[in-house]
Amino acid sequence: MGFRDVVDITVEGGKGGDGGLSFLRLKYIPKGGPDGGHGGDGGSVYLRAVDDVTVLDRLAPRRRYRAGTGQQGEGRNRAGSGGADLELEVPVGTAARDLDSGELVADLIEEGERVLVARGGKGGRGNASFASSQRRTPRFAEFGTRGERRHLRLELMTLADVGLVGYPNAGKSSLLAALSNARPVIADYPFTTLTPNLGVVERDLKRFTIADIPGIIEDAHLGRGLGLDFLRHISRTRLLVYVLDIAEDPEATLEALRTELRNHDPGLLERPALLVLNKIDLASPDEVAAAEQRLSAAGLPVVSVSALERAGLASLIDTLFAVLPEPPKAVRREAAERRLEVRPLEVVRDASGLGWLVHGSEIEELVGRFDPSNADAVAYLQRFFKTYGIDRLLERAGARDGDEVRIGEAVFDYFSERTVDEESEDASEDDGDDADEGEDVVDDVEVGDRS
Ligand SMILES: Nc1nc2c(ncn2[C@@H]2O[C@H](COP(=O)(O)OP(=O)(O)OP(=O)(O)O)[C@@H](O)[C@H]2O)c(=O)[nH]1
Ligand SMILES: [Mg+2]
Repeated sequence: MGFRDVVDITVEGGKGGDGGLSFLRLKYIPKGGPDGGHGGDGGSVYLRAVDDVTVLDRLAPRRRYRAGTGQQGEGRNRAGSGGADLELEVPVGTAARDLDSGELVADLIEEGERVLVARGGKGGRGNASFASSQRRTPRFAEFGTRGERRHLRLELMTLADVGLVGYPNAGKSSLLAALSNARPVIADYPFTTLTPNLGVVERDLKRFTIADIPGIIEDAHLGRGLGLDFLRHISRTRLLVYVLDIAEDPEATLEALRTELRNHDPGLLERPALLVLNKIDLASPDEVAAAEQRLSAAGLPVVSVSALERAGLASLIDTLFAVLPEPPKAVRREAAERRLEVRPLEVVRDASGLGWLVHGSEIEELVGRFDPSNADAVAYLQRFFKTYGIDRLLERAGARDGDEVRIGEAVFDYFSERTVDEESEDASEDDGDDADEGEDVVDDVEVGDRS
């Protein structure tokens, strides 16, 4: 069974729940206080490393993985429940890269390791939070924010301890099947194996993983045959085993294989390696001895086997255990710091030349949390426009009363400072006037969604 070693997905934190908009209503108490609770935070998406290289296959390419949404806050100050986290299993040795920025987001090198890749949105505050002596019945609440969203490339950086390298038909899959628990397809034609198969070899509590790798041909490094994939797989193993068919000029084959590897990455030839002379059942003992003799000139251990007849396998396993280097001390590459894009505050004319655009990450984020068509919410925001100096910037830029001002997706009308103060006072004064007096409802009432 082959498997995927690169997969691109989208991960998205759950949206935070909106703050509750509710007033306590009791019999004979028409103007009960605001009691909308906070919205629950959205769930986050995590990657968790497991000891199974095939799990990347279970993540469908280009799919969107989204954590749970936070629930809306409710009356009686009940907070909405938080959205469920989502945990995606990836093999140990997986690196996650942000496809948009190219940054390394996570490098999972230990089993069980868990890394946050998309944070959930924050729950909005309920209307109870906005009550003050001037604003006793705030008829607005805060929206929950969106979760973080990222396009990720998950890439398995370590495939197996041992990689079987050879020409098509050399018997790599046969050898893998003879040595391990893997059951790859074996056939008498080249390019039977298109993606690596993986097996585990265990002995006396020690074990290593072994992969057959699709056949290599000349000019693989230029992309011929299954070229580049093959070379990428090889570079993700720690010990290279060249599998040579005794009947197919093993010395010349070895030379050709090493040339391809060198052309791709000269460092590959520095890796620990050994030679396996396969299909010795097809040759006489003298021929085998002579071939071993000639191959030993390469300076690498040579083991003769017949994968078909299961001959020489015990000594091959001995040699593999002896030659396989200790796993490198896991070196974690530092994942990039999260860069929060901060755009400074700025007031500019809009395209029409009649209205104004206010840019700035902080203010846009703040405004995005409220409903711009809700007069109470707008009255609440006015204060911040002053604190942030937006009023002054607009005034200096030459804004006139009634001009349209856009902040993010929201649109406001500009009024000079004095007018605004009067307006907001008006707004707070008539709060609560329309509470349904004398109604026989002895319960909370959720007021609409967010208006
Ligand atoms: N006589 C003999 N035949 C073998 C031996 N090992 C493998 N074969 C045969 O060689 C053919 C190719 O074997 P595979 O294991 O599929 O070869 P491969 O290297 O995985 O080939 P690709 O996946 O195409 O690259 C099959 O017909 C096997 O039965 C062996 O030791 N002796
Ligand atoms: Mg094969």
